[in-house]
Amino acid sequence: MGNATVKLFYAATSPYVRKVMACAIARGIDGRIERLTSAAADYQPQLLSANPLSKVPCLITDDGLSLFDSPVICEYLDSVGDAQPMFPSSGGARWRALKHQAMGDGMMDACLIRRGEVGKPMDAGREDLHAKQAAKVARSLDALEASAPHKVIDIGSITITAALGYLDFRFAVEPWRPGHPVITAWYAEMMKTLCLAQTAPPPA
Ligand SMILES: N[C@@H](CCC(=O)N[C@@H](CS)C(=O)NCC(=O)O)C(=O)O
Repeated sequence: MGNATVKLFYAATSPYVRKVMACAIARGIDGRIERLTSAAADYQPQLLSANPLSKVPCLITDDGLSLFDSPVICEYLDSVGDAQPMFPSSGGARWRALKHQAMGDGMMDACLIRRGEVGKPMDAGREDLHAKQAAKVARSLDALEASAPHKVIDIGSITITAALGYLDFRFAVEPWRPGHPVITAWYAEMMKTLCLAQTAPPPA
């Protein structure tokens, strides 16, 4: 990407977009990202031709290559500039970070599935779907409580913070903090870092 600008299909409320922006801020390259928002008339056709899955985030590099999804984009950003990478290069730190990225992404996926059901009639099948997705999040919270991620900013801690922030944003009626003092304190600490404070979701 050199010093050129890349384009990012962007949504302020997407926790996956938040991951990308937090990585960019942490690495000091956020100023080189031009955000494309759905306010632009040609946003949707452009997004469809860049990402057949029609999801954000999607990044267009200065070579015109379209990249998705958030793990791929975040890894791409690590290849730009000289700052400390968000993906540790090897050893236990790498596997912990990748695992926490997968866990956080999975928590957000479960939340998004439930969000997609909002407003639909709550029959037995849908109740089961909500319960199964909610249980994935509940078990993940318990696993994090038993073994919290470290407080270093990397792709793992960024993704878990994005997932917890999304719970506050979209599922405030199902508070996650009770029974999870360790992860509550960890989250508060992480939210003091610039890249996560600056990308906090809008008020619920
Ligand atoms: N695994 C993808 C998930 C992206 C995703 O689901 N984005 C949502 C917004 S939060 C989206 O664009 N949904 C539109 C759709 O599924 O059609 C990633 O990590 O980037």
